[in-house]
Amino acid sequence: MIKITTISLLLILTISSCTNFEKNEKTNSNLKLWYNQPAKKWTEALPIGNGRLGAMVFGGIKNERIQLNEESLWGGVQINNNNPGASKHLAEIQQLLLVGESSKARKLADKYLLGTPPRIRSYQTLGDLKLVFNNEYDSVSNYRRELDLSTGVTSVSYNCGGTSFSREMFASAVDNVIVIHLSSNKESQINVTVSLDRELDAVNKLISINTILMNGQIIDKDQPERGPFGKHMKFSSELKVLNDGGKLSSDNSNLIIEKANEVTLILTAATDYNIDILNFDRSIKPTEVCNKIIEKAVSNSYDNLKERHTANHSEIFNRVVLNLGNNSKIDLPTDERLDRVKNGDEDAELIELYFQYGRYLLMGSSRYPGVLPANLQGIWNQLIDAPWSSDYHTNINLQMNYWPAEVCNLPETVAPLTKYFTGLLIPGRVTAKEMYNSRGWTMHHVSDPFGRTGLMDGIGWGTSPLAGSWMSLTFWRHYQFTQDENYLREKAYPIMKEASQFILDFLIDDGKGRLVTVPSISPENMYINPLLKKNARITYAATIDIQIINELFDACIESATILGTDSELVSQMKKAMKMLPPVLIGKDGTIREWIEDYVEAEPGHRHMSHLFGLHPGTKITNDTPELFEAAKRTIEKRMASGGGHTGWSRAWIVNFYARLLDSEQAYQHLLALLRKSTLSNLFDSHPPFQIDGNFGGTAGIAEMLLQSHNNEIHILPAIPSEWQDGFIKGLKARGNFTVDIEWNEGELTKLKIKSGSGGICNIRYKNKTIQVKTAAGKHYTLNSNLDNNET
Ligand code: FUC
Repeated sequence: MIKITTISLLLILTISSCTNFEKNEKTNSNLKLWYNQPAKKWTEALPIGNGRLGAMVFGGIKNERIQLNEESLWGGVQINNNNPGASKHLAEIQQLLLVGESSKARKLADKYLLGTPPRIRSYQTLGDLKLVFNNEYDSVSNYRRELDLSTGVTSVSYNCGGTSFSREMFASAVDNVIVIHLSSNKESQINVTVSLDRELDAVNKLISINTILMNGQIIDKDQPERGPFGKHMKFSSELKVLNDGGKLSSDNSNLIIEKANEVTLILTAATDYNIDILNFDRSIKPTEVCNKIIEKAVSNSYDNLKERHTANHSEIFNRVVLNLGNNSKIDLPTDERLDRVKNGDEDAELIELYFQYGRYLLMGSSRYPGVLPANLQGIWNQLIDAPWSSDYHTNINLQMNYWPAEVCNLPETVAPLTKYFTGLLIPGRVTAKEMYNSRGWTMHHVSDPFGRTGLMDGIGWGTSPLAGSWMSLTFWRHYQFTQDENYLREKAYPIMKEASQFILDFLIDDGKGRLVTVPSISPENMYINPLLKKNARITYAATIDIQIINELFDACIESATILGTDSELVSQMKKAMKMLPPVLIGKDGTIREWIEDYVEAEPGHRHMSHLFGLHPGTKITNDTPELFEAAKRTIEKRMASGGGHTGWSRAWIVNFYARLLDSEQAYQHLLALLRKSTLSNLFDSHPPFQIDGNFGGTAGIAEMLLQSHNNEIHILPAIPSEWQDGFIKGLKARGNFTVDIEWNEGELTKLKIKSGSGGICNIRYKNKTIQVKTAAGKHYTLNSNLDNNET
């Protein structure tokens, strides 16, 4: 039983005066990934990013490869890929599914629902910046490469022939460029040849004595299943080389620097993509865009560029500080520490680093000056045709990318996602109308920057017309955390409202008085159809759909109330909710994945969509004890059958166990994420590399320390015994509260809450809950008994 007490604001505190909060919060050394050797493979290289430009730095001694990305460099073009036969055949497909004829329905759906064309094109690499150092390399010593998460600077240093060389690189959001600085401790030692290289569709030329310009246009191949071929996205990259001392010359389009004291390279890139029309726009001249950015950047000294970058990066990054104890392993290189963990060791500080790395990666792949959200690889991709096209997958992956955004105090990373989805309403409305004869907007499980919203990748994978509704909840969450009513009115609610209108029109009566979604899948799992004794994916009213609708309608109703609008829509939603099928528990005590108690064809499947209500949804909690228990059994069954084998799937399990308040299981799965699904540069491995697991893992760690989905701020809800002493500063909770927590011997010792917007704050620690009436801008300090003091 939880005891609720409303307490006065000025209780006397008995807290020790010198706590961990005030102590030195560790040096930056635990915010560094570092290695004793250059990267041999791309997944050993270190990422930098400013939300728009990304790079993977290998740190080679003689040959440095810096693989480059620009967020909008995608193959493809805007097209309507809605199957023209959809609305005519929808009713027939629906009726077949309602009577269990999934094979017949599937045949029709393949013909009349699947998008035309059914696949998208890929996010592409921009190419490589290559540095070839023309020194003698007989005796290299003291090599080190590192990435400092708190400054966003990656560096390489080594001694060679009696000289110390160093290289620093960063992607500046303030100046919109990638900067590389080469220096040594002696004069006239830098000898380097610089080139830009792209395997396809680009040419390089020197446009001045020290400037290389790459110009290109993607020529999409003749692959009819992916869309029209031909000359599509235009792009440019400009690189200016500034040498201090020595000689600068050229050879074709390469720049040769000899005997310089220092060299600064400044690079940018641009395409003619226009987010406002979700297409390329020939009025944008990428070369001119690059030119303007470079001319502005070069008016700064290197030190100035670095200072501006570091100040901007650190202001955002340093909002959250995590300390899970000290284990003195920070003197070992990151790959060795990871190997030790893979061999059974535990390393709390590596978990800290992994947590902060997720925050770093989200900043690097989703913020201004970028306009597009973090894709399956964030912003980092070395291929012309990436795994799963490095696309926007919306049946778990894109959602997971943004799980850490709010709680980990990075609300600005949601801006590109909001912008993109605001644009997606336009093609999404066409898909709602043309495929489902519905109002509002919809999409399916995949999209690209051109806003494809038809059904893709096959009926079995792609039949997720509620994917957009799930995505809409990300914007509601942004409001819940920030309490930004203007954002709710202008951005979130329009997306949520039209997603709800789509659902209202899409729902049909199943003949038994229930409103159901048809067609539907439980991504991407198969059930055994009892009528046909065959595996099938499409059906009606998969559990996740019902859970999404309940979550979205509740959010919409609350929003409409806050905004004082749409009373008619609110009553329609209320009425519809009463007619939805309930979420049921199956014979084996698990949550039913489908509306019938079907047998799963693959009981260890990586998706666990029927647990949406537990996480990221908010409806399965301690307050629904039967479903809570069933949720536990659902994961146990998945695990017993080999579940969690992809990085993102494992990360989701960490979040599930945190929500189930099972600290030890959450911790074990976090270890498994590091042991089985983490590469030596700490990228998540699906396999291959896919970034969602990084973001899901970071969110999971936050979820173990703080939860705020159930109308209360739950402190240390799933803290494992392995994290005996520690603190976290700067996490956010719904209601716009900033929370600092400190604990010793596994017990809360001090809690500080800053109220950003005022309002009631229910605070729970273990079985005690108190209610504090807060005022905006005030701080509340509480001790282990939740006794409270306002300052
Ligand atoms: C979903 C997952 C796959 C992969 C792909 C990008 O389809 O089922 O495992 O993550 O997205």
